[in-house]
Amino acid sequence: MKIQEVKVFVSCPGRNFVTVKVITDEGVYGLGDATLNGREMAVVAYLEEHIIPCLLGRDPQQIEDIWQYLYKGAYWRKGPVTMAAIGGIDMALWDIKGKIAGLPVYQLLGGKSRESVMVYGHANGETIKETLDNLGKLIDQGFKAVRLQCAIPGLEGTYGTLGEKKDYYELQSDRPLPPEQLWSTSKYMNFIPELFEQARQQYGYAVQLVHDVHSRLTPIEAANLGKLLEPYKLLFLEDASPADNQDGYQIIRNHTTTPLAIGEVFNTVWDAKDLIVNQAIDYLRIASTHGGGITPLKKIANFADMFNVRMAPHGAPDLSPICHAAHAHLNIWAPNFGIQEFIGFGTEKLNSVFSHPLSFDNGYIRLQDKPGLGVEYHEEEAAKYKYKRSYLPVTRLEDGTLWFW
Ligand code: CS2
Ligand code: MG
Repeated sequence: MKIQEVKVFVSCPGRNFVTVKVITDEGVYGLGDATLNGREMAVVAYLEEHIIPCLLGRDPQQIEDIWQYLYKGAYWRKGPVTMAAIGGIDMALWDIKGKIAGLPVYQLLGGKSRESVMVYGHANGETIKETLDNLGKLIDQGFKAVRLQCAIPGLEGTYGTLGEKKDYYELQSDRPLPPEQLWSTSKYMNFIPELFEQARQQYGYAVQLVHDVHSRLTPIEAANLGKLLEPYKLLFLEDASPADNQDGYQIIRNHTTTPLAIGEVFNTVWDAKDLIVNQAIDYLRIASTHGGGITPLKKIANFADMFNVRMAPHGAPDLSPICHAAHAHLNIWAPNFGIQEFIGFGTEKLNSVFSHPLSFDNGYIRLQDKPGLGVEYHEEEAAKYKYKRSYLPVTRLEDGTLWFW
């Protein structure tokens, strides 16, 4: 069996997705997600100019060797563009292997460790009341865990809240440049414990709660927030601080027992090695797409397991249903699976482009048994929705200083 052709599609059924299709000379094909939000076309160029020519004629069943060739064989290793490109190819190769074997990918990874995948939803709001009403709605839908984000009084456009908009994409659809949002650490720190205080008063402790700081704090500030939130027993505090310097997390860890999650911007195990070995985090959020595919995610999960770190893959809507399916297979298998972020199955438009094997059942994701990843990509539908340049927002402090988003 040989790789005959690799196609790259960019479609925007609501937001941009980069989809890879690896086609073999025997007709079997595989699909992968190579979407890098706001940098989509950089990945397309990397795939078309630097990866695809090297793949033609190779045996698609040699997943490990192809992965090593694309990662180790490239002098310029790592980085989000490279790893998203490799991730898209790697997923497609696992899809092909599953189809040849007639087995779902989780069976090739080692089989089921559980029947279904626990998820957390998002409750956002412009006020505490609105956020908690949304929490109530998710609990009614069966969610056992929910992330809470609330607008900070006096700060326009806090992370996780969107006013009338449905997603970040909409925030900037009529603007050619990144939207800007405001940040004040003191306003945030003085407000956020109240959100969790009221959440626990109203809904008790049965529901698991999560909060995403989106990397806005320094380690000592994050340590302080972790302490302030301890009474509310979060499942985890996400991206409490950037981890470009992994040592920073030791400071947070030394001061609080609030569990910590990080990793949605990580691309390789090296971004997390010290965090894992020093047991400075509890949940690792690296995505299959941005971390180079299923091959490295399996190794990272096994490595993290030795240090009591559980997997909680990034599940934002800017990852395509192919990545969500890859996560479902990994999550069903991984002995150290923790929880999956889940914001719903998207719009009719999105579902006209991708059909997937996932369903939501009372707080859990179920995965239908289909060979490979179980996703279909409808090329004619996809062609209706042209790529649209998009940016994530940037953040400034109130005096204008640029800050982490
Ligand atoms: C977020 C994301 O899902 C999350 O936890 O942090 O919304 C993130 O901002 C985007 O996926 C960036 O592309
Ligand atoms: Mg996040």
